Amino acid sequence: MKLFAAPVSPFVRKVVLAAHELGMSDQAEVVVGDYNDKGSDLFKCSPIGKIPAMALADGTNLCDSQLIVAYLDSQSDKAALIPTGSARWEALASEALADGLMDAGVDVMREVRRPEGTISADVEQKFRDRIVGILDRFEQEASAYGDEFHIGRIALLCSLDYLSFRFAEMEWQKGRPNLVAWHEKFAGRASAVATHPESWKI
Ligand SMILES: N[C@@H](CCC(=O)N[C@@H](CS)C(=O)NCC(=O)O)C(=O)O
Repeated sequence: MKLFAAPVSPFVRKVVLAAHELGMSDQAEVVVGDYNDKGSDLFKCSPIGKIPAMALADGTNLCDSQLIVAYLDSQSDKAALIPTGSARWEALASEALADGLMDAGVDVMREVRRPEGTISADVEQKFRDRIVGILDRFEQEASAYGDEFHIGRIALLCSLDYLSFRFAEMEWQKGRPNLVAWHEKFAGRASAVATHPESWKI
């Protein structure tokens, strides 16, 4: 299988970190996905043109991080990252919320990178406010988090590290002791260290 990726993308990191947890990190060929070139191999795999995307050997194309993680999870004989039973919906809800954090961060980056004079302060602020709202929700919930490291927690870790990497000045840690404590507990995990935005290279 081939994974279309790019360094720093929090969605890509979620997939790669999940592959590490599942003992499958050496099973995918990781290549750079060029989302600015409609003629690139990425677009042959996924006309959405976003990374991550994964091309399977049987010709199936998977074009979203949630879908790719679900596929990897189904292929591994290790402990599942997507729980079954009642824990399932909390895990998936947490993943969706963390993906919202990633999306909002990517949206801010897209806005501030627009040509001078076309950047909208209102649009930028809207996405920055969204980041704050999602962080506050996680802060409320984090004190109840246990030791499990399912897909909801993996996505949360990737989204927080992405914020630290891109928006250090935002200081997501400020006023959020539960989230800081939770992050400290998992940031040193082998899969997290191996895929950290400052260390992972493709
Ligand atoms: N919902 C998608 C989001 C992926 C996404 O937004 N990827 C960004 C990079 S972090 C991207 O490919 N952007 C290129 C573009 O929008 O042209 C997923 O979970 O995989």
